[in-house]
Amino acid sequence: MVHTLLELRALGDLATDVRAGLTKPGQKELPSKYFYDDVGSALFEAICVLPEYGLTRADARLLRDTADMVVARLDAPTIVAELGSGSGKKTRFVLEALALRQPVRYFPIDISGAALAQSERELGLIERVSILGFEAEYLDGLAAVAQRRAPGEKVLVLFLGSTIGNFDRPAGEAFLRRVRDALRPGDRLLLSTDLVKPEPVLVAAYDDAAGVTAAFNKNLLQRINRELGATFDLKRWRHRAVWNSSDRRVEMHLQSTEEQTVQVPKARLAVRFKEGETIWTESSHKYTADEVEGLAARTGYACEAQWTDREWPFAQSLLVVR
Ligand code: AVI
Repeated sequence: MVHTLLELRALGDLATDVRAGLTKPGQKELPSKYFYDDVGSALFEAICVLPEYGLTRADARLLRDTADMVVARLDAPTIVAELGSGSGKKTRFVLEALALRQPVRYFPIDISGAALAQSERELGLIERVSILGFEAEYLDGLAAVAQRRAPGEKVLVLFLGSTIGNFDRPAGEAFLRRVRDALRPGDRLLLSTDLVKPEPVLVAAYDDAAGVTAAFNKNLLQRINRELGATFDLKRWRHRAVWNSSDRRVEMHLQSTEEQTVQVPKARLAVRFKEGETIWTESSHKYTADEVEGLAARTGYACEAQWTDREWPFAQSLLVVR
């Protein structure tokens, strides 16, 4: 098999992170960014249409209903950057609304070339919209996009899907500050955040009856088997979703059903797990609408407008760089 240099580097990162996460004293961890290989990305698309997972539908509903109001607040010709291109379906509402007013240059930023190709397919035919994807980490991509603005143009950054929820609160705050540092006063950030809701609703959203989220979580072990030659036996692992009320987040874990040792040859690792021990694979932080306003104020923005969904508590906040 021939590997590109990029693939080899990615394999090295995975091995390093798996080693660090599984040898951590106390709670073992794996980073959630590794969910999204081809299988994981397909499973995530399926999660987005699950009856229990209202988040994606709320995000799309809000964008559909508020895109005109967002665009009405843009007071100059504006280019659009999106952090994480996703499938591009939700973005369509904003691009179409803006294209009624001006030709639109849209720059999706994603580490996945496949995701960028998908958003080009989804959005490429909108009249008066041109697309240039950046295969990069969010902040590197944003710096490159910001340099492309013409004199007098502003930047609208889209950070949708409540992806910020997958950062720890302090890391999310630091990230928003760094986004702000790449921008200029008067630029804007449209930020989606999933809101706190009753525990049974939240747990069901991350532990659905059809077992899609369980498959998504377990695929992480399968990926480590595929890419690092590991010996995780999926029958010996159980998916767990728990609401951590003090930190206001849903945590996903993989729980070992018995005492076992797993080999991970390409990370030069053998790991022992006790019966019942878990690997923490993801946190999905939930916010309150007021909390987002405070977060914006602390990171160099003013919250100019905020819309919430009634069916599935979720907020869309339009932040302007101060
Ligand atoms: C991508 N992210 C916002 C999703 C979430 O809800 O935290 C990832 C996810 N994990 C399990 N289900 C969905």
